[in-house]
Amino acid sequence: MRGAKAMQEHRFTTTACPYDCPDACAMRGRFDGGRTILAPNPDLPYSAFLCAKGLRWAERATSPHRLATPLLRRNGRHEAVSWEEALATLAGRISGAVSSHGPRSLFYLNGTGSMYFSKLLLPHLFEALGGCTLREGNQCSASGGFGLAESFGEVPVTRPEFMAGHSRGVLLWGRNVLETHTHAVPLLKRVRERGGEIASIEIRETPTTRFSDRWWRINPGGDWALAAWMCKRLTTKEGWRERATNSEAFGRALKSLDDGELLEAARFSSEDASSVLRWLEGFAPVVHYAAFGAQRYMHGDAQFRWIGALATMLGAFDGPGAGLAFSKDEHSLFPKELLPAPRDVRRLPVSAWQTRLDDIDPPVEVMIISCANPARQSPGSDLVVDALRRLPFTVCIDFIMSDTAHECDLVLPTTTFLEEEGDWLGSYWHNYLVRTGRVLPPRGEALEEAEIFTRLACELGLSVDIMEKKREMDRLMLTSPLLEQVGEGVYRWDEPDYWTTTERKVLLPESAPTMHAGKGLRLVSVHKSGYINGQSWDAPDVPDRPVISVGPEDADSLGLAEGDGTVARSGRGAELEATVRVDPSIGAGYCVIAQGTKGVNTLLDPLVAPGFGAPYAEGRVTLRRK
Ligand SMILES: Nc1nc2c(c(=O)[nH]1)N[C@H]1C(S)=C(S)[C@@H](COP(=O)(O)OP(=O)(O)OC[C@H]3O[C@@H](n4cnc5c(=O)[nH]c(N)nc54)[C@H](O)[C@@H]3O)O[C@H]1N2
Ligand SMILES: Nc1nc2c(c(=O)[nH]1)N[C@H]1C(S)=C(S)[C@@H](COP(=O)(O)OP(=O)(O)OC[C@H]3O[C@@H](n4cnc5c(=O)[nH]c(N)nc54)[C@H](O)[C@@H]3O)O[C@H]1N2
Ligand SMILES: [Mo]
Repeated sequence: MRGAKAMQEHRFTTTACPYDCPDACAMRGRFDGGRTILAPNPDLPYSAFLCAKGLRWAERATSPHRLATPLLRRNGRHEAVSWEEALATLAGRISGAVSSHGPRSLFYLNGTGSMYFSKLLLPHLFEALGGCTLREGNQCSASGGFGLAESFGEVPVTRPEFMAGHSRGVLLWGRNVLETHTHAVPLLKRVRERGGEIASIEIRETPTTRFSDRWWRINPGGDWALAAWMCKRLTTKEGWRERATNSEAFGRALKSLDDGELLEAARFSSEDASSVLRWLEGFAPVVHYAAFGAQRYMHGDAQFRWIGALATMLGAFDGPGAGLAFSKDEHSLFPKELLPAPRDVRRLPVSAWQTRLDDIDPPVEVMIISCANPARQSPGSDLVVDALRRLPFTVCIDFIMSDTAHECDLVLPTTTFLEEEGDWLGSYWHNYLVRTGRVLPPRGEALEEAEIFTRLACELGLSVDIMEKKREMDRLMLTSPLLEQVGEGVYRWDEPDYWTTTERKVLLPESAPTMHAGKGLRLVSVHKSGYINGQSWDAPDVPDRPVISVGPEDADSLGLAEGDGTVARSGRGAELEATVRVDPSIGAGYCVIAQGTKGVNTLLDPLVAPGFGAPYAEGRVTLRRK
């Protein structure tokens, strides 16, 4: 019995969830010829359980929705073609574009559909071609990361075990841990077991505010102002001046800020603001845990610079357990010598490239999209569709028919991570890495992306072998002196914690940002527990018609009631039908919708925030009854 069990266990392969999720879980996978079985992999201590959306990879891998062959648009319809024809057609388009307009006429747009290391190798094709056009910024963390780097010189790293082992308080500035970062919950419980508390500052009630010991409601985008109000009360505190390069200028900036205006921007009473400050001092040392949602504003950089200033004044450098946690580079151990460096590069902003194509020289002739679904996930997604229809030749690589694939001239079917061998995954939260193996054979004619790019290079007569580079990456990772193996395919690195290792000084913010006003309600879009980003096609409980939650005051004044149909209309005139939910926890002037389903991002404008971030929460809509 024990022997049979051991043999069965043995057939499990170490793999890891590729989603753009901080938890970056290690998994164990097995394929019995028909069914895929995925199980948790506690060799990575935070992966002792798997979430529903991670477990769904088992069905996704063998789903009938998988793309099985390349598809080429002919006379307006996608037709199945052979790989030979698909790659010959694409190579012909690429050669033509490069010889007429140079390599910058090739636009390579990548997203975060999979966070596996080998994806970073794909642009070697463009290095070999002499260059390309790439995105500037990212849709996710760019503005907050930019603000933090302005203040701290880099995006600070906070090791989860330091928080779990030393913090007495964790203040979640919107971070919706219970939906978007569930593997951090056991660590928060450890803070609580030591007598600590978890608190949230949110724009609405969420599973995370319900889990928190305390929560306060803030006006969307108002966090910087609440932080500044508290900073004003901490100026006589000892220690922070030595940490700042500009304590005098910062002090002057604080003096110039009006308390009443700060509280108005945050929509906080002075009693509530004081109670946040008392909580922070009572539960020191505190880690400030910032949400992606809190930086999706035109002043997303300032949001985090002011939270960072507050953390600094409250002693973020004074020992483990204090600090500020956001996100970090999950690829920081990727072997630098293997990073492609195309020579002639032009960049277009990730959130507005679709509006910049008309007057650029050289024009974009061929667009290649990998791991991204901009026709759903970009702000101004309707303008992405228009742009894709206008571009001379567009290619999408995916394993399902995404909204973006639908719009492209050529669709190339790729494998999922479960069908691939010898790749690596890091995390933007913890300090473990996973080396992943193959769990099941490739489906249909799907090819892994490194293979697609290698064959394409060959078709173009270039001698660049991206599969070989992937094997080289694997060898370098396996021999990295920074990694300690803790289980089969699971590695830990002793990552430096910014707050306990650096003597670097902080550049505190010296001005108040402008908060943008406008007509109608601010539309805040939020991530949901059931699916990640735009990958909602196989999620249960996604309503056919999206739900827009409004506060009771706005519901009243607009004559809207729970369950009503409504039409949301943007300033650009884009419209989306939705069902009204009246949420008593939502304040006046904004409404909330789930991100990641078709049509939501047609309501948003292609704006560019500092650091080339995408300020999704700057969208405004008017709601009328349907
Ligand atoms: N309104 C609104 N919009 C948002 C957000 C928001 O809060 N509000 N959030 C933004 C954020 S934070 C992010 S990170 C972005 C994410 O947006 P995207 O970067 O577009 O990421 P996904 O939607 O997760 O995945 C994109 C595609 O990658 C495919 N894919 C998965 N694995 C692979 C693979 O190995 N190879 C290839 N070629 N394709 C693969 C998936 O099937 C999917 O179709 O969305 C942003 N969009
Ligand atoms: N299940 C699941 N997990 C995910 C994802 C997913 O789609 N599904 N996406 C992954 C990705 S790519 C990302 S980037 C992260 C996102 O992780 P989070 O940042 O946790 O998620 P969001 O929903 O973007 O934003 C969090 C909260 O911020 C609040 N909020 C909005 N504006 C403000 C503000 O101005 N101030 C404050 N204090 N709060 C505000 C929103 O109400 C929301 O509840 O999650 C990752 N994990
Ligand atoms: Mo993200």
